[in-house]
Amino acid sequence: MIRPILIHPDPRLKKLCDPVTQVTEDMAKLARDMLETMYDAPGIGLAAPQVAVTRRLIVMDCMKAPEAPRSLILFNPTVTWSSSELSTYEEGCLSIPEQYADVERPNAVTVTWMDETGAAREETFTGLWATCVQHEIDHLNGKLFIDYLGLMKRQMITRKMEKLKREMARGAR
Ligand code: K2U
Ligand code: ZN
Repeated sequence: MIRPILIHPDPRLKKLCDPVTQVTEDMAKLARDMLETMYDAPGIGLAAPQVAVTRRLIVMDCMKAPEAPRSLILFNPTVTWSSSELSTYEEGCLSIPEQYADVERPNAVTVTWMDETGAAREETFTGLWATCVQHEIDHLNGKLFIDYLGLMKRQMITRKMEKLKREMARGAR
């Protein structure tokens, strides 16, 4: 089921999310709904707090090749190593629509997680996928890409989102 994506500012997007101790049927259904919601957006990643569930779950589609999509479900993802080399990517966010800004992050990270079968996994992500997995793990810690920007730019984007939410509330968009 496609779930509504929360728009910044929203207190649920700023919360420290709780670990997932067991992959219950509810958690597996949430992960499937998040993948469906991500593809529909479209996006290449999505974190549970963005669909108002403050648990440590993210989904990504590495899209190694369009004809072979590879959707990943990561419970309790944790960065165990990050490269000293950094790369800058113009990031966006499904919770901050139509706003983009350059964010610098390590260009490779090793991540451990529990997958949908409950198995422990580890992978080193590079390039756009390293950017994406770091962006999603930030969401689990209540951090948004605009938190890396200066105060003025962050405030300007937040004001734009408040205006957008007022218009949406009036059904104007
Ligand atoms: O967390 C989200 O809002 C999902 C983002 C993930 C993302 C942000 C910045 C850089 C990489 C991933 C959305 O997927 S943004 C849409 C998108 C689509 C293709 C490439 C990059 C971003
Ligand atoms: Zn985001």
